[in-house]
Amino acid sequence: EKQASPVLPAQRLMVVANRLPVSATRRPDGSWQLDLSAGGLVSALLGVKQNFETRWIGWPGLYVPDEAGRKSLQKALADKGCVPVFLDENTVDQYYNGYCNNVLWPLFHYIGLPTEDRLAATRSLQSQWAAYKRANEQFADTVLSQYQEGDVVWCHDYHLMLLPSYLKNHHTQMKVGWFLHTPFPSSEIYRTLPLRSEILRGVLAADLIGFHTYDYARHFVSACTRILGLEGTPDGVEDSGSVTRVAAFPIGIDPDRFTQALETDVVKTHIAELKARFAGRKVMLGVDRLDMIKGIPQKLLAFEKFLEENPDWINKVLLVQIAVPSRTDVPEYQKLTSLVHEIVGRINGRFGTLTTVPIHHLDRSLAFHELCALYAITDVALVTSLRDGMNLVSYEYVACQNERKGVLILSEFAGAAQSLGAGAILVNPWNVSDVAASIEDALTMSEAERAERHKHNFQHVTVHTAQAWADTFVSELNDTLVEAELRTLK
Ligand code: ADQ
Repeated sequence: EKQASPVLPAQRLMVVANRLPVSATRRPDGSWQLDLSAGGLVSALLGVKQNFETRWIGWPGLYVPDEAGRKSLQKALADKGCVPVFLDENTVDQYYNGYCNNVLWPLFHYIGLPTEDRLAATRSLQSQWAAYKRANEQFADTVLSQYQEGDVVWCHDYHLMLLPSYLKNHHTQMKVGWFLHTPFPSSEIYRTLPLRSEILRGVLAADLIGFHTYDYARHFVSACTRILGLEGTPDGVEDSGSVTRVAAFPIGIDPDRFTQALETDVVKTHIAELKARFAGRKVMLGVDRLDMIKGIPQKLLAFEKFLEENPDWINKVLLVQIAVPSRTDVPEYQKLTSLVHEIVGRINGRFGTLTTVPIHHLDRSLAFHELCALYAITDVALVTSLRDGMNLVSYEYVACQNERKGVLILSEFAGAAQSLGAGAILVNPWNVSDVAASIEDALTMSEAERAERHKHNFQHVTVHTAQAWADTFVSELNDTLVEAELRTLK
């Protein structure tokens, strides 16, 4: 009789990030509505080639004050492979808004806060740091409550820099990886962080540490050598004879999701509407979270300069700027919203007519089909980040431009400049005249040159996908021998 081949149980992968990939809303009857966000990380992990069963651990993004509510949400999330970490309101304020978004985020993006804000952050440092530790401990407790021997744990981003050490304190044999989605700054910037050593030690406990670019990895190794006095090696950082591997793993997108969407009726209808609406004019596009790192005011000033210097283009070109509000509790973000509105108002007042304005500014998120249609019909994309870990908008634009072969103007301070640099026009976003000149070059570029540049970028985006990124990271982490395994080999 033929024997069925044994089916090996899937190895478990725990993905730990500040936010879960679902958003939860409570219905009036107390039950939960869960919407899975089709974010980059979700589709990236679908592409991991090995046989993994993925479990997500993170904050569900809302406070659930009652025990019964927490229990029912936990149960609903379990069906989606998600395990919630319930943080209280004070912890979220001090850890997420405070330490993560007002201290680490600006520092990692080389953004100097105004003196008074910096001093305020210094004064609240102790309570924010206590909350950061508390939150990281809560994440660790949740991971530990789920952990089974053989599981692989992948921690994400600047919110969870102490987590690798908390996990390893409990299980030295646990395979722990950590990936940073933002830049890691020059060690000369990083060393101004008051609790710099604790944070480095927290991350160094991991078995594999990943960054988007080789530069960020190098900055991290320099911080470890200069601040902690450790040895940098070609593979990473050496501490008391053992090496923690540090490497670059550039992220990508799921290009098929975009190219397939362009074939759907809903996107095609939208494309036709937008084309009719903007007929006779060139259209430039900006899509950003409303964040100081994205350089939105600088982009607007560059467009103003372009119109000033090229009056023939007035009424012949428009900029569609989509700016999704984010972190609206942080005062710096509220100030940025007002500033952007003020500049848009001024430029539209200056160059608009009774029937048209040069900037169409939207303060909201777009549905996926709307976003795809905009990516497809625009002639130029303007990505002017002052710093950006990678910038996926530039990748998404390229994925949607096979027909039009639009031009990508890209900041040299985005990680994407290292991958799409040969096809894009690279700019220094602080130099408004430089960006204005690039806008002119992009609008007047020959079709042959556009096609050539697009070909280069499209090739990159379709090969270096999110799936390949996740697969490479997880495989490498899985192949890393943890200290306990190394000891048995000796
Ligand atoms: P973000 O700073 O959020 O990510 P980015 O990489 O550009 O920046 O990703 C933004 C995502 O949000 C894109 O997928 C885009 O489509 C979507 N989006 C933006 N505006 C939108 C809108 N109005 N409506 C709908 N969707 C919108 C962080 C780092 C980046 C790094 C990523 C991934 O700051 O540098 O590339 O993580 O590691």
